[in-house]
Amino acid sequence: MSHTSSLGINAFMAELIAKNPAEPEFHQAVHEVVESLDSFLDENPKYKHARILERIVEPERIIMFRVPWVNDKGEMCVNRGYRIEMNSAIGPYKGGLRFHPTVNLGILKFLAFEQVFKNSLTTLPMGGGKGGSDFDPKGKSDNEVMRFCQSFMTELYRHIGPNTDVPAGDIGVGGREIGFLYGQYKRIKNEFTGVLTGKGLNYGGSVIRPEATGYGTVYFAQEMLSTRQDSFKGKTVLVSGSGNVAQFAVEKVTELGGKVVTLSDSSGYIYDPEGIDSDKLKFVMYLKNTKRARIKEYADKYGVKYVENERPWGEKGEIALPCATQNELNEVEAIKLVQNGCYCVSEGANMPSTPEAVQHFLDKRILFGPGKAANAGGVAVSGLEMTQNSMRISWTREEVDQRLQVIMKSIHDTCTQYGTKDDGFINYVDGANIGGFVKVADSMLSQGAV
Ligand code: NDP
Ligand code: 2IT
Repeated sequence: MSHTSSLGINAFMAELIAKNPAEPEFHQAVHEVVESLDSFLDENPKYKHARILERIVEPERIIMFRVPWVNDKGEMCVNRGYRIEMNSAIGPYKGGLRFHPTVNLGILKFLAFEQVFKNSLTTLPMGGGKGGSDFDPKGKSDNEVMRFCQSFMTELYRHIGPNTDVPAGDIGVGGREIGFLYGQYKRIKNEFTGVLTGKGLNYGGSVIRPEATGYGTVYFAQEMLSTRQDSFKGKTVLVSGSGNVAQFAVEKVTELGGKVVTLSDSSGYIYDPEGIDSDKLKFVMYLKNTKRARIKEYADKYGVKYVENERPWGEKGEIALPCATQNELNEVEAIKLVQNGCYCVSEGANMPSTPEAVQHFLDKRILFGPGKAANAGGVAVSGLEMTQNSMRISWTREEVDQRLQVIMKSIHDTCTQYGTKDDGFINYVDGANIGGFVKVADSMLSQGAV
């Protein structure tokens, strides 16, 4: 990076931070992208003249609202709801809803920003958005979750629509929540449309959507491995998280002949040296999706190690799939992972590696697939769900899985096209950021002052 351009980045970031204070995750996500784009923008001045960067970091619209609801004790509760409509240059706003007590404006802006590039990479016509609430579903009854979802949608419905903005799930929002949200939208609008994705199969959902993010993350890793004539077969794999993404990553790794030895939640991690086979995975799914309990119960049931308040990155494995949350893998852990022989990291979560961890992976020239490329399979199959809803037909598992694999391969190709360095090393971070940017930026150029 030249001296002048690093001054340019610093000035740009200083203004962004001043204008968007107290949003460290948003600053982090933008900084990574502007670093990747730096020399590309110098070589392509049309984007600079049109102030694309200045526009792309500014959400088209932010909606914030009160969500009042009544708990099982009859007490009045109130949470804050959000929808960030980030960019609609290439399609309707598209992206998940997160329900978690840590949710705030900055976190949702980082997620919406990343979503714009991710959705562009999928090849499908989807803009970027994200939303959610600081509501904590943990320990709430089904009825409380339903009343919350109904109240949330009672405000959100007026801002979304199948051709406007199509939300889906994320942390704390799965099939149960999408069902409640969809039911309320339908009641208010008297319309049966594909306004949400991740719906149940009986009412417009797509096969493979629950599996798509985890499967896609593994398919992306498989593509990266194949550049070195390598595969999952016989590999030891570390997975973090134990929710939707982690569960189906474990399923696909096992199917491809790898052995997953860790899972985690916000309380700690389990280490099972024998591997989490399909029977044990069934138990994890029951534990997390039905009983909604802690991963520690896995260790109790199978008599394996449980480490409280720690993350799994100190264990040994050739491949790591972070599938929990942002900034869950720091520099110290990245160093430890590589020292222990890890040479492939594919991010199922959004921005799970800190900037210092990413830099370490790049310095060590390992295979590193950033979230906006590696976890795009989820939103890609959401896009396929929208297509099926528009056509009023349902594709088979084989058809959707095949399309998902083609899309993940195409994302890998795009990263290779824009991220291959002079020495042949593929920097997937640069590749995903530049590759995701071009289609959105060119569309903004075509559309004028938007
Ligand atoms: P789930 O709610 O199903 O699972 C989340 C998992 O991550 C749980 O195990 C949870 O543990 C853990 N977790 C959440 N927050 C924290 C935290 N602060 N510290 C430690 N662990 C935490 O969510 P998903 O599996 O859907 O999402 C996981 C990641 O994947 C997120 O980053 C999400 O943005 C990303 N993603 C999801 C997609 C999807 O289609 N669902 C698509 C693309 C990306 P606990 O139970 O203790 O909270
Ligand atoms: O981060 C993500 O890509 C998601 N949570 C999925 C979004 C979607 O619209 O399916």
